[in-house]
Amino acid sequence: LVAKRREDYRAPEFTITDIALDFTLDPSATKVVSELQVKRQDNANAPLELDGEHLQLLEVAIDDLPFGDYQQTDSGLVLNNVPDAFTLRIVTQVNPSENKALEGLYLSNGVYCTQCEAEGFRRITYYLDRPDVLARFTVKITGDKASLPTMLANGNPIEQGSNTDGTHWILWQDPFPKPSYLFALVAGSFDQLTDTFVTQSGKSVALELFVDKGKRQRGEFALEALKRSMRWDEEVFGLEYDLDIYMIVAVDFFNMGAMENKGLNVFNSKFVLADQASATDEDFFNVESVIAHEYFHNWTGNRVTCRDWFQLSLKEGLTVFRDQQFSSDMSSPLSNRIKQVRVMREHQFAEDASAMSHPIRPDEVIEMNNFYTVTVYDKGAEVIRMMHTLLGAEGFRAGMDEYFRRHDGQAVTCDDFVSAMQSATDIDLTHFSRWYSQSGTPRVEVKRAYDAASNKLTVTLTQQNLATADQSEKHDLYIPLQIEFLAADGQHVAPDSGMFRDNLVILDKPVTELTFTGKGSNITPVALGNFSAPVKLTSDLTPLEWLHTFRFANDAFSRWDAIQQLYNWCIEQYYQGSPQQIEKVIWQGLYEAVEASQDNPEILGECLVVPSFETLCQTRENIDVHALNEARQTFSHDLAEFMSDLLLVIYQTNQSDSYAYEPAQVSSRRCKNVVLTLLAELPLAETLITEQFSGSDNMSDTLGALKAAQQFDLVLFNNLMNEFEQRWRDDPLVLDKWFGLHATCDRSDILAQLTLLRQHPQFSQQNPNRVRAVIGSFAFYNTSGFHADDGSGYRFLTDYLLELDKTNPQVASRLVTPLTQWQHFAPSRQALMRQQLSRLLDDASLSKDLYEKVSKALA
Ligand code: HT7
Ligand code: ZN
Repeated sequence: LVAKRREDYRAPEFTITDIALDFTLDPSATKVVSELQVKRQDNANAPLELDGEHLQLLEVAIDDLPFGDYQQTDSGLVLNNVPDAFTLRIVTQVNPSENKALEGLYLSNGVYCTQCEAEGFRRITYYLDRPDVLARFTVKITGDKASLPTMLANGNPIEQGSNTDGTHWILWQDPFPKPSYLFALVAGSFDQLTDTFVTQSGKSVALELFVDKGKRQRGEFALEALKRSMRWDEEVFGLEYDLDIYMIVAVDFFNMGAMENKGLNVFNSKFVLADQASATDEDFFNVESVIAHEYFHNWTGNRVTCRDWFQLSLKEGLTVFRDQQFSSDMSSPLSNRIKQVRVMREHQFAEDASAMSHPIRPDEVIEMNNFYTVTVYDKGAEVIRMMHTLLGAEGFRAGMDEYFRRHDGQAVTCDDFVSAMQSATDIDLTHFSRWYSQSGTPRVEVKRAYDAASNKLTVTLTQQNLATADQSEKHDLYIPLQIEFLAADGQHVAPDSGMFRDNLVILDKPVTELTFTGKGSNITPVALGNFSAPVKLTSDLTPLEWLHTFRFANDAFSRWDAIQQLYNWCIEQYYQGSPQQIEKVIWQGLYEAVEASQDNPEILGECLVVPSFETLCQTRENIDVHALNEARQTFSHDLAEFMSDLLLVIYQTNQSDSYAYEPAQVSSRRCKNVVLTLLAELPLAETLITEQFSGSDNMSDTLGALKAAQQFDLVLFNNLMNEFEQRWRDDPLVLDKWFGLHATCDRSDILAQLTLLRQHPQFSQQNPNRVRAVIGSFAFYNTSGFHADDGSGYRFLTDYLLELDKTNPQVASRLVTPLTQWQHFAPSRQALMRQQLSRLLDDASLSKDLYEKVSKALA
């Protein structure tokens, strides 16, 4: 298997200006007639090489004459001696019901659905399946009228009719030229929600949302979220919707979250369906942000798309940043920022430290599906955010306007984006743009030295970029570091010079120094405000200075982070076997910090979350998994015990009356449930848990009680879980929460439990949501079970992946991630993990997807 390299990009030899597709839907033999207008782009005599996989070829004709001068290869069709401009007709047949990989055209639960990004269109017909070939699509669909009353494709419906054989047909036309990855077709029987949106310029857009029969009411929130997204993009970026109709379809079988196909988004039903009874606050949040994300792609992705897949972050990093800004405007900026940082610290830092480390714009790819990563998406968004910081909101907007002015209707690169940003603002981004090519998480160290003779304090900020699995040579980056300085009395002080802007210093070389003359030695630097750069920070702050930071820093994120750093330090004392190092004054300081925040459930709720095991791993090497896990657990217990009276008060004061999904209630509910999880360390929690479970009128509180019960005691947990199962047994989407809780339970017979879950009537290996709920939850979040000392957790996952890879390699490849991240652990554990990776690699029929990740992890 050979990797494709970014530097090998060549413009296409041919382009396709128009494509007319004609589908005759049949579960096992769908016929696809494709008529392409093909044009040679250069003068050479090159053959036309079309991509195609898993296709049965029935016919080829050029300009209406049968054509035979072609070869079929493993990866496509090569047509020799073709004219410079011609009509190419290709007829293929595919088998949607046998398509369990859920790429291309598939049939699940009676719904025909397509997924073409990144390279799925080639499983529908032979084509130039690359994002820099943009064509106008016309799509005719013929299908059974009774079972497929709804038949959708991109753009506008322009004609429809019925046939005498019980079928009907519809013709769709998309006026905007687009790459094949944005093509979509859906056919099935749905409940429909409709609405209209009037754009800034007065155009009326029909909004249509299609959901499973009987789930209409659960789609209402998504439709409202769509309207909020449309308004926000007009207000903040001046971007209006461009077609007459915007459709969203929710399907149950889907490999990822959602897909931004032009005018016809396809969504995993998990990110559409939400109501008070069945969805948590987090679910509501996710629905709104994914709806927004896909909508925002209409400009950042569809109107301006990627030249090649190495540029994926061009659309994904930018669109994630846009959806983050939107969510922040819709709810609470602080908890949003904390949520984003948790993803970075738990998952992206882990990826950077693993064999899969890659820059946000990768250089080498074997299977593109493997690069829809937290690095490309979330670190990509952090890179855009840094530009936003450097340029300011107005400069950033000017850069975006320039980007669309230059590139609307084009397929472009990340360099094109940076160049537009730069020329709109005259800020030199040359050094900054290294963030696109360099992988790894930079370390920034903050150190102080005081010279009494001159009464001068020097704060030294050092950046260090260590080699990663994919890159041995590193350069200094251009790091915007938000920073503030506190004197002993909590007042702010400023350095003698050297700031880029108030509270912002640029680290563009290995060492940057800031000095304070005549201000004494007692100054606390508060660095990385608002997580201004995706770096790992270390500093010489003492535990008491973290508490000082919490009390006096202006930046709310820094205040939260100070408590997290302090927790990390405390857990380290337990891990080292000397918790007595944590003096009474520190426990007391934590108590006071919590006490002082009682009227702010938002910050309180966030501050009472102890760093996850995964986060703790990112700042440690040679980890003894069980000792660290236990250290975390014991610290949580002692913390809960030390402030139990206070926690009880907080729990009681954060009870809201009737449920509403609105920011103040969400913060208060979260605070209450975080407190309940902490209290679950103590015997007194039993009544609270059972009462909350039985009195709950919403899924957030129900799930909060179940999570606390899981922590509290197995008997209680099992009782409540049984009740929950009875209530939701016919609703697999809700039951996924139940599957997830069982799979993350800390119990010695966990593998037997997983086997039972796999036999549950609602479990299906063919449904990615179920697989993620059971197997994914176990592998990613069941620390004790997955990392069992005898290696049985690793073996279980491997056995499962060997099976799953045969039907759905894309999902299998995502689930292997925890096994590939062995780098932080002690050598004996690394050996156990690598042993299972070797078993995977020994499988001769391993997919490209798994091969790429496993072979790198073993290199
Ligand atoms: N652009 C989409 C990425 C995607 C995808 C979605 C569903 C199934 C398979 C997929 N492969 C790639 C999703 C997004 O970022 O909006
Ligand atoms: Zn996206």
